[in-house]
Amino acid sequence: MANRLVILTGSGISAESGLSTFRDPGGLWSRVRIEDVATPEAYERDPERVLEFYRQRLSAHSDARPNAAHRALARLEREWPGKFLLITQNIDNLHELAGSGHILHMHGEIHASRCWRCRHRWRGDPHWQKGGACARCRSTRLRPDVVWFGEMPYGMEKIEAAVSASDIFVSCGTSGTVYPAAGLAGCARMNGARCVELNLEASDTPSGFHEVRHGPATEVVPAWVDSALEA
Ligand code: BJW
Repeated sequence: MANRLVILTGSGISAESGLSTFRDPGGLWSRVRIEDVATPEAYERDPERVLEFYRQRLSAHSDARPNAAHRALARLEREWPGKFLLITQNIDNLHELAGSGHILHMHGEIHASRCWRCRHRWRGDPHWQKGGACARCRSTRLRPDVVWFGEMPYGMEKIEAAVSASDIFVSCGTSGTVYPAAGLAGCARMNGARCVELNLEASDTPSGFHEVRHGPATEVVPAWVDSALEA
């Protein structure tokens, strides 16, 4: 029985909750330059600029609520008869608020903090925003616990193992342009998984999908979840 399911989500799944995507017209990368806010070098050069970008994002996130797509994936996890892993590139907590539990934030979480000096990471109040000191080394140079360009995404060993063992791999709301996330569908396909894309439009994901459903996440994700649970 095909029962090991891996879902990969990107910013498109949170778009209808009011959060910006990155590369769509009007998206975050049309307003700020990646080199100014999303690299370790940017933080080294001008930490206040980077922190201000993430403070504004945090404020947008605090008003956001999970939508029908997040809720459908939480239901899928509850009712799926086999192994389930949700990998998200998103730094928001909307999957958790919808009830998802088996979730891996490969690009980190905006509510978590990381010490610039010793790399200690912790959840809870976003100390990077409020100021404070690292509990391990007492440094006050704190940053949001997010993965910038040139940094290693989190959980790669677990992700690669789950993706290569998956029977079904579903990519939702991602443009398929940022690696290593963009390579996961190819890895799943090469290892025999059935690959599905649920996205507003055709993505740039380099490997082909066996099934594609294009439309807003709040429509295509719940409809696909219904069909997967009925099969
Ligand atoms: C809807 C919708 C609706 C809209 N309903 N859908 C040259 C070649 C290959 C690789 C590289 C290269 N040069 C450098 C690299 C590596 C680099 C990279 O990939 N660069 C590319 C740009 C070329 N990657 C890295 O540096 C990564 N680290 C790394 O590679 O380490 C080495 C390593 C080695 C070996 C193994 C493993 C690792 C780190 C990447 C970190 C990315 N960080 C960001 C910021 C995170 C923090 C933050 O949020 O601020 O992550 S960038 C940004 O892009 C963010 C996202 O998670 C990520 C993906 O974006 P996403 O989610 O796909 O958004 P969009 O806007 O692109 O797409 C939205 C989609 O939704 C669209 O398709 C819409 O149509 C759709 N949509 N509304 C359904 N209502």
